[in-house]
Amino acid sequence: MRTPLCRAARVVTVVLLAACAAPRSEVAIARANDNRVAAGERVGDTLTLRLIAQRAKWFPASDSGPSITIGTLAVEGQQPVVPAPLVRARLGTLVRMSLRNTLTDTLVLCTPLSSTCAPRDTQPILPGATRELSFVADRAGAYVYHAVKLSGHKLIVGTELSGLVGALMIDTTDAPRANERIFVIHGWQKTGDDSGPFMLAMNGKMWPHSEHFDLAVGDSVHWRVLNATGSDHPMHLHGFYFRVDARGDLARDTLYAPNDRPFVVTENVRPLQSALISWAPARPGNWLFHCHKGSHMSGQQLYHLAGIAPPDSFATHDASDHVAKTMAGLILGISVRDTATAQVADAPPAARRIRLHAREVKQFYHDKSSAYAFALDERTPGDDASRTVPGPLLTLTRGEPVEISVINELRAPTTVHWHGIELESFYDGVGGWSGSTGALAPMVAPSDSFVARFTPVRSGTFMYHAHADEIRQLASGLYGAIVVLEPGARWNPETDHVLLFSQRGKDDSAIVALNGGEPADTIRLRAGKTHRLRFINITVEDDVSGTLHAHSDSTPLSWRVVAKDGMTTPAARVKPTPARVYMGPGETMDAEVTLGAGDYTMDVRSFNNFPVVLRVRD
Ligand SMILES: [Cu+2]
Repeated sequence: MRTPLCRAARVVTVVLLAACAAPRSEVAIARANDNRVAAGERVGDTLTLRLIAQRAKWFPASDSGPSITIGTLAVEGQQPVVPAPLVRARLGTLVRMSLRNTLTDTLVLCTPLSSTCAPRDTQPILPGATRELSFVADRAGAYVYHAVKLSGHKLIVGTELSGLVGALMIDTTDAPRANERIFVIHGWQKTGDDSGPFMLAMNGKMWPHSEHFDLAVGDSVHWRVLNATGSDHPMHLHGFYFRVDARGDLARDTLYAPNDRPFVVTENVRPLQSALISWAPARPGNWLFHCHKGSHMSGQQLYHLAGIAPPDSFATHDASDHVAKTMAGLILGISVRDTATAQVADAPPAARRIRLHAREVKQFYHDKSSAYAFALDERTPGDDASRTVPGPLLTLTRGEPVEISVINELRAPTTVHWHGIELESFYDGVGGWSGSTGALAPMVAPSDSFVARFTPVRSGTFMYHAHADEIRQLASGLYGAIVVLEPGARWNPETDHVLLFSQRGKDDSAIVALNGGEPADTIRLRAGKTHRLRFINITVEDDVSGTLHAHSDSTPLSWRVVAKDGMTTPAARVKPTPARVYMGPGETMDAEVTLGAGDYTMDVRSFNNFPVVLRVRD
């Protein structure tokens, strides 16, 4: 059966390298590598590093919990680490690496600055052999380096994604930045056929055993995120925007000019890419930085690690269980303490009250399974009350306090996350985590309710969605769009259009749909007017891409991207660009387009492909 898990697993190609029947011997214990200490010896302008590829037991959760035996890298004479040792050198350094292969597979060492790792220029390292490799660190940035398995003349896709991956960091200065950290996202999958159970970790540990950050209001942090897996990871920060300072891949890492650094709440880091992000917590409380793909943050991974089939549902009434057992994988916890100078204003009384009901709608999907749907007591402007899924469009006003009562009429507990909204931690929607010690947000039990209070500080396109048992609750329909308008502005359905992509149901026939529609909606536009297209991806774990073109010509039209994740693009940076979109789950993007009369198509590519038709008439 195709479940959302194996749907994700299709693109997570991770192979257990040590599964290749190495002779039984004493297996070393690997420790989690937090990437704070660089490996090797530096003498003058030369860094020398001797690595050994060896089998070792990796403990992705607790150090005393279950382990898996994988191929790892160690510095000669030291304990193996997962991910592989941090190679860090100043720009211009001569890096001399050697790799001794004690595994039973032939390996190739791929370092971004020295080789593309295409089969023709590989240097096979036979079992038992050692090879040396030198290169000048001539491109600043952060890169993934990895050893992969060579079989015949082919590199085995996926084998690089075991424990043989690490970070290569080339600095322009010796001075470390405050709160600078490097995170390597890596994974493991039981089988090499893309369908088996998998686990994902950051710096060798999966939530709830991943690193927890204690920060103070106003601290600044600079994080390098490197994706050493075969899957996209849309990394989402709760409560705050972060600035994207640099993006890179195996070839180069590009530091953006100061005025070209976007502020986002979700950045999709694709395979073997990196991102340098900076942010400063402005409000105290508990927050998360996590991958937005449902299975990548699901407690299923703890079951896979323990070798137990996970349950069908991850609903829990117990808030502490929610944190410890139903969430796992690519999540970092952040606790921000208040400082003497920080002022947290009491929420002013809300003039606007909204009652949002979470309800079960029986026999809704193809397989007759129920929808979990949001509904309002009263309609809001722009909402299409004929829709069950997605939930109602919430049109809010910048600066206007709002109180939203979430009334849970489901049989399962839930919580609602106001995605992209800069609010107090307690209302952020992670049961057992949001808030601070002594005042943690609860799970919203069946027949119970929770009142979220916030005042939107910026206008833009946001979303709300369940933040509990995501694989079931997001697949079942618990999500909707939030559009925050400027004071005095009114929702104009003639020129303002929400295009929300989501997964309809969790059975084998589940598809990605636009605004809940099957087939996708036809959108009718007035010719000659400037239209704002507000794209939202709240699929469980599918990337969505699309190109807008005339029916008769596949050349992309041009549009202007005016916002990302609700953050308005500075006017100086808005320019016509080809009308293409590529979004991971948890991203929003606003584009403005002006079209003449005619028929246009947006070819949407996702788990399934479908056209969105725009009919433009005078
Ligand atoms: Cu992910």
